[in-house]
Amino acid sequence: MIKRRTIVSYLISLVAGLVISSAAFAHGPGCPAFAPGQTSSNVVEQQFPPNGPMETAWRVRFANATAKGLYITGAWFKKGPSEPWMRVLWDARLADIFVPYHPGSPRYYDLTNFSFPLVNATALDAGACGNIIDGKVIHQVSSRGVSWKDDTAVGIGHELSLWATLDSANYNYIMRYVFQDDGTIKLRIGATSRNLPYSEYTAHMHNGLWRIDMDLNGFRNDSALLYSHSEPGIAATDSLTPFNGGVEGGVEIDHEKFTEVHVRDEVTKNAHGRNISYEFKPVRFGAPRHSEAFAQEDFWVTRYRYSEKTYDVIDSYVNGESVTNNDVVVWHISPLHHDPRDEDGYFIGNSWHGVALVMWSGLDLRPRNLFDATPHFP
Ligand SMILES: [Cu+2]
Repeated sequence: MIKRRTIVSYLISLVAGLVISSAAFAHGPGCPAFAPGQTSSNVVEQQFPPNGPMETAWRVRFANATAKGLYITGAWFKKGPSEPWMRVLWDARLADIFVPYHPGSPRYYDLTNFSFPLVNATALDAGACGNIIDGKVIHQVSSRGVSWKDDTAVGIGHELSLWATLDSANYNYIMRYVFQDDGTIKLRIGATSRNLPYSEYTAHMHNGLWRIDMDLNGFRNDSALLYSHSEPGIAATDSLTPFNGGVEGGVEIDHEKFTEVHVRDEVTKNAHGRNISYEFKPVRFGAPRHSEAFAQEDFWVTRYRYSEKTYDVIDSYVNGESVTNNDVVVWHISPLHHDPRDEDGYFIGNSWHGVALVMWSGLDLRPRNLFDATPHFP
């Protein structure tokens, strides 16, 4: 779908959102309430708090497919009961999963080199409060615990999550998308299941290769910015500058600089006159500097092009186009370093017994100046 069909696709999503699917809504006592009547096979809508008058809400459109897994094809946020739905995501997904083994080979691209299906979801996956959509996707609404404290006053946050599991031969990848009541989006990949047969003790990496097409209040007028912290002496400063001088390119994360990419809408402002934006915050334990060109940077930003969807040729997309006041796409590599341990399993004779416990990486997309004040604060 190309972007000039935005209005058409939006109307389709509205219609789809009215298709009620109530068959799978067996819901245990004490569970947060699903927003009624707004769930179909490819759209979920959720108000927050789930029980009580609506303060914020998410509408999320998604899809699943062999060789692609679970992915988001649209997300809209409502930051107040009388506020309009505002588009946040056009599309967000794992463009690929890159798995190089320490000896140098194999080097798998688990989405583009294979045709791995999703695993059928089970009642245990869904739990007492979950819902299974399309046989593959788990839809849950749950407490996320304390969202703020002020002495004896406390706010309890909630989140909507969608997840599914890719059956990547011996391995399983959990693809999880979380939409919090405060506008935060969490993108996660979880790696688990059986280590590579005949190489059970060989260390390797699982890299989530994310492509995030954020269209903040629509696809026009978005700028990518580089956020950086500096502390040369006793005084520290923070800076926000045009990403790569305002044109396409890549950047390495420097943990001493708290490197982030921000996407800011240059037109839409909050009540204080500040432009709305989102911070792209990495969630990882190290830097994956594999030999491939795409792995030399942690974030890439390109101008949106319909044909540009393949992570491992991303350097070929970088050709000087503006990422200021434009339609931008943020790409991010989130690594998992897997050095096998006995907790992954062991041999009984010639057969492996056990699985690697799930490991997570990804990134958070957090609003900045989207609200006018603390969300969900009385
Ligand atoms: Cu592994």
